[in-house]
Amino acid sequence: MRTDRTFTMIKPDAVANGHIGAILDQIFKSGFKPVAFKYTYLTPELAGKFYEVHKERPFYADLVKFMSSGPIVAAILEKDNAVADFRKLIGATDPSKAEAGTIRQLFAKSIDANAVHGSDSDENADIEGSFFFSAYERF
Ligand code: YYY
Ligand code: MG
Repeated sequence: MRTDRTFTMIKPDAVANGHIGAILDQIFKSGFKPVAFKYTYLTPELAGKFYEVHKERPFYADLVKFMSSGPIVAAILEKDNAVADFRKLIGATDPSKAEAGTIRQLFAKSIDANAVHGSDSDENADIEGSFFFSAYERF
């Protein structure tokens, strides 16, 4: 299992608030290189499938609704130790608890609309990247 890739989404709130450029700038300046990019949409069905691991959680229905409420940017990123370094760059799930200077602290307003997704393991990075991109696109 490779350890140099992660998967991210810039979520509907950050896209709607005009933060794509600033967020990508911070990601690239932190040493992540783009592998694959897509400006796209999740239907409720796709959002439900992407977050299936959370389907028993109380926030699942709202999460699916939010993630399918507008366009997103999906991307595979490359860097040594990608998953852990990216989680550090985005900060805690709840932006009010995220460290100063992290993407969620800077660009997110609430725990449910928290600006960005970051994979939580090398295995999930691979699964999530494959959810959005063909084998050719993530060569
Ligand atoms: O990996 P991360 O995004 O930081 O958090 P998860 O625990 O995987 O939850 C996924 C997603 O669900 C989170 O980014 C926002 C939403 N969520 C929520 O709305 N309310 C919670 N109490 C926990 C998570
Ligand atoms: Mg997660």
